[in-house]
Amino acid sequence: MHVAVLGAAFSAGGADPGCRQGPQMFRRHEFRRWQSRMSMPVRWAGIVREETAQPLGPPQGMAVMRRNSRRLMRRTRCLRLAGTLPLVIGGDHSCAIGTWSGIAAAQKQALGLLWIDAHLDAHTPETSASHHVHGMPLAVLLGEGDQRLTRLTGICPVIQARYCAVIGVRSFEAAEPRRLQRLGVRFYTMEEIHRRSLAVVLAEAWRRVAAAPGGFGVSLDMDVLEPLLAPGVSVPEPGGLDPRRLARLLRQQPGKQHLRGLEIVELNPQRDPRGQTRRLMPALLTSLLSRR
Ligand SMILES: [Mn+2]
Repeated sequence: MHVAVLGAAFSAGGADPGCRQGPQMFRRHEFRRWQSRMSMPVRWAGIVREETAQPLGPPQGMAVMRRNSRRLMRRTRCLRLAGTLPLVIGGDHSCAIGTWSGIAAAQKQALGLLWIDAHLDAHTPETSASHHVHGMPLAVLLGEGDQRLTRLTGICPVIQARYCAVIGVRSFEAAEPRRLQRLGVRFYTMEEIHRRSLAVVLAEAWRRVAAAPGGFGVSLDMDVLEPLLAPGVSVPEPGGLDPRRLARLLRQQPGKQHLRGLEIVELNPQRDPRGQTRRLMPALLTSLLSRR
């Protein structure tokens, strides 16, 4: 497996422009050492930049998001068609729309997806008070919301709900769980994780997504981690996962030969002056890629 690492310097999907610096900071401070330690070939494939960092409300905002998403979609589609495993470094989580649309387009088939996040990211423009697209990507990938985003390619939905799970959730608004329940997406809150243990819940979620006939991906939002240990994110939520424990458990999960892409997002260097959040990323990525 040849890994192609692509930055998505996106911030217009959120309220904080800081996270558009995430890919460059990862490249400058973490990439080479991580690359040299990997047993598989890993190359830097460049950075996709957004058209404007200004968060714009609808309707212009959606037109800009569509252009940004298409730009990223074309890159992940090409990387996948070339036989590499795309690994996208965000950027705000709106980049997921382009990442997974491109991968699904390359294989002309929908995917399974494990969404590891403190938030459900399942708003549509009708239910979102802020209209921030980084609160909508999971809904878009499941085929709900603005058609300029759900119909980026011929594949809609990009993600099959029955092969989709969200894990680590602790902050959402009522419309989001309602939507995911209606669609049949399984989501695991921190309360359920405390009750049943992360090991049990992660294994269950992983089994679900890895069974997808079209293969699967993982989208890891750094804000799923405990903010005392990983403060460098745009929307921190107290009571998150321990990064080492998460990395250890990710390493153990089976079926990684069916991985079609990876994504790690929302590193905000402006909120990470000592680099402690950024330094957690290589171990998480290594674990996601390592075969048992
Ligand atoms: Mn997110």
